[in-house]
Amino acid sequence: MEKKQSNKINAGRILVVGTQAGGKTAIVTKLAARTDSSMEYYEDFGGTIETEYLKVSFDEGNFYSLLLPIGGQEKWAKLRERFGSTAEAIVTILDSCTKQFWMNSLQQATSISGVLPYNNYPVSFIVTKKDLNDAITKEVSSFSESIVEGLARAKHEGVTFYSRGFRISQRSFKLNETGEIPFTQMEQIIVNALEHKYFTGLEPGNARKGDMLLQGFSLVNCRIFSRALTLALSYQAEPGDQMAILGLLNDMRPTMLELDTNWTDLGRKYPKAGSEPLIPVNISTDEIKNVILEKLLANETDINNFEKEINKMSYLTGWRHTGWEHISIFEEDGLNKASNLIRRIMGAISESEQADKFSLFDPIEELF
Ligand SMILES: Nc1nc2c(ncn2[C@@H]2O[C@H](COP(=O)(O)OP(=O)(O)OP(=O)(O)O)[C@@H](O)[C@H]2O)c(=O)[nH]1
Ligand SMILES: [Mg+2]
Repeated sequence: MEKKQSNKINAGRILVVGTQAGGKTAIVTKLAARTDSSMEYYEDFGGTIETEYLKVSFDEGNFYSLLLPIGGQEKWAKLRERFGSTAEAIVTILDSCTKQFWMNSLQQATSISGVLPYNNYPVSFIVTKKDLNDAITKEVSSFSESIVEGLARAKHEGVTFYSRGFRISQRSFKLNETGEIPFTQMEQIIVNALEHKYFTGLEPGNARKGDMLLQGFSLVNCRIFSRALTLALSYQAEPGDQMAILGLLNDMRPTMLELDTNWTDLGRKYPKAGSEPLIPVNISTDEIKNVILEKLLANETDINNFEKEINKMSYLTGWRHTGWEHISIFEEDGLNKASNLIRRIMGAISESEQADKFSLFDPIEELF
């Protein structure tokens, strides 16, 4: 029997950018899995190496687009720009539980702008982890109390952690008596405190093992959240450049100590980041609580302000903003919203215009 000619349309090669562990791979894999049951998202401390190519179908499979979640770590910056010149649209992922990293996600998108071959280029953003944003809001007092308890334990007993090289090795450190904790140590203290409270049956180095006691708070989420919180609680003796600090922190998924690295070594790659931030040892539960609510968890106003920034910079970037969604990948409704947004982007792709555009500017620097 003659095979029926396929009339599937490939409409769109869409780059998905944003900081490490914001949820790029998870959302695209979940969308791809709707029509390809062999696809499944796995938790991993590694994060995406380079990029993935994932096919997402629409309109009963007659229409599809290729989504490329590019590894969010800073080490893939060059790759991002190279892919930028062949992409037809960008989706920027923003983690709704770590809003002070948004600037870094935006920087990834604007770093591609200079090589975009189109005017009226469709750009959208998806704010992820809505479920976790709600869960942490409800649980914020327990989060803060657990961290203060973790700090007290660290003072009395020292801190134990597992560094992951070829082998997983147990290591430990004691706090010094200065009344201030260096960033690297505080990051580990917060991770340990939240793991102690919100997980059981952990296996060092394995992101898939153990039971999550707070729905949606994965071991990876625990690390990214702890890093963002540590940054928000800290101050620097010699203040560093904000973008350089964000770049430095966006170079690894596990904690710095778990990766056997430190601020000084990473600082060589990011000299403008300045000295290692410090956190006062006697921080209170109320301070932690306020910082989580005000500096980490995004609300509607934050999203609206971000949208304004995108619109404001469009005359520099040549972007055409095609909408946003705030979703959870664990809810059918969230996946539907993301899918509809991508379908809309595909419509906008057909309206963008080819342009000879080779400019070397940094829209973020020009605006701020
Ligand atoms: N609670 C919750 N967690 C999410 C959601 N989306 C993603 N995550 C979690 O976020 C973590 C990172 O997700 P990934 O998709 O691997 O992140 P990524 O952006 O691809 O990260 P890189 O590949 O390192 O750039 C994982 O633990 C996911 O389970 C969400 O909607 N809700
Ligand atoms: Mg990924």
